Amino acid sequence: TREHRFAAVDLGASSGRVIVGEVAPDRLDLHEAHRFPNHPTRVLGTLHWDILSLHQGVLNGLKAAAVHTGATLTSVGIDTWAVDYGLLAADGTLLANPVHYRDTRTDGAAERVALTPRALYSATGIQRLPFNTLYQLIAAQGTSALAAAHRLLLIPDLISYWLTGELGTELTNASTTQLIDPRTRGWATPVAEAAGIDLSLFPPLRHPGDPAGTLRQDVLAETGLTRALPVTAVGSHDTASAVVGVPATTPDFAYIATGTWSLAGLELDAPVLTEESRAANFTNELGVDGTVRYLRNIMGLWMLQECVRTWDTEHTHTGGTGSTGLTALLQAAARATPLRSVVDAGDPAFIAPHHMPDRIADACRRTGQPAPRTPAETTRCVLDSLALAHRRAIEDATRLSGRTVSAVHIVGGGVHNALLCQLTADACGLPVIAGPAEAAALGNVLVQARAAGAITGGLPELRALLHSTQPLRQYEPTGDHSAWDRAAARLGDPPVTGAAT
Ligand code: LFR
Repeated sequence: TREHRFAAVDLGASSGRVIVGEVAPDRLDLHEAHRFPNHPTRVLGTLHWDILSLHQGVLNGLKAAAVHTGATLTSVGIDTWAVDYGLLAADGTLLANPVHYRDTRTDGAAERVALTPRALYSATGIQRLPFNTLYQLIAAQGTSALAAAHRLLLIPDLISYWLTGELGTELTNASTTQLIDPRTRGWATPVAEAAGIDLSLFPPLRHPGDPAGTLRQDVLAETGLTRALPVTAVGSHDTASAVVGVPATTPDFAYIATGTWSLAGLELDAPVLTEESRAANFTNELGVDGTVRYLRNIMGLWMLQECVRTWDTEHTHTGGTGSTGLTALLQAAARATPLRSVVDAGDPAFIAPHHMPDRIADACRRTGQPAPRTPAETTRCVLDSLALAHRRAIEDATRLSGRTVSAVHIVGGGVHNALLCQLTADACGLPVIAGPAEAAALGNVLVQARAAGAITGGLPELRALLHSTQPLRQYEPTGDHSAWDRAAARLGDPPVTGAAT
């Protein structure tokens, strides 16, 4: 047949999934083989990923994919969130359970780097976020696990190792360590030296599309896959795969990859390493096919997820945790007063879990705005704040890169949130094209499909296939645009909290 089938393993902060993509030059169908929850676990005060349970979810998903396809898969690709890692002993044993990037062990670590923020930015182009791998490694200095470590594997590389026995460091995700030079796309050795980090912990770099081994015998036995199936390196940072999955038809587009985070920005062919860019806290993560993902991290739907979790434990929000409860909440938010109060959704103060409704209310009071009183008002505040942060990120990205934008693509889970999509169109004053929701899995599948020769072309051709096969919805800007300017002014535009001075 002309069709090839690929399994995309896509692990996110709240769930993991294994998705089968069926690809031909004019066809692209997705089938969700398996979805499983991701429950981070606090142990002795430290927040960890439950990595073995996630790995079991991957195995169960590959098994479901084998059943779905009659074991006719061509390859497997893996993408996950960024920055986190596992440490291996010389014999390959995992030395410690990976720590969650939302753990507070990195508090103050950025101040311990023997380089000025300016020097660090011009060498790496990475925005200052407390959880960058660089800061995690500084925080881990002196621990017995790091002292004993022979290898460090980023999460997708760790899963890939467990599936194949092969070691590698995929480049797009490696760029989020803050130890890669975006000009050379190789290691930033002077940064590692200044921070006392041993770069030989990282196995050799590999690039999206590179072969990454074949499934081990024990994995074949457990999953019912029958032949030595290749694993292909993809944009293993989920955001890199999601940007491949943007169905743009013109070069002048902005994207917002939504989910737990909103990652808003532009695709560039060279990094922007200026002082203005650093002050605006923009990052230059590396993308597929030599691109740069020039974007800002915005808190995203995490703020709402955490609010709902709090209300559920307090029984405040009687709608329940299910999708009907969420639908009712969003309908009530749509009726709430627009732009009554907004918060800075780029503020790292919202990274840690717990007490989200109170933290939002406090932030409103601090900026002289009414604190939201009900779940509907709080939800409206979060969505208005996200839309405003989307607009600021896109405005800043165009200004700092000298590019123009004619449309905004929203991909990822936020595509299902029609209110967020409409508010983003209104705030940006630009059409929003929403979809696909599974952009990361699609980008993962497309890079595998190209490596296997099932399709050809560069990112524009891959995106044209998405555009012609995936359901998309367009939102036109409505309302009084100046209301957004006034709301932005209440936050004291333009300082972005978290940007180092
Ligand atoms: C999104 C994401 C972001 C990254 C954050 C932490 O899932 O990968 O791009 O900044 O998670 O890893």
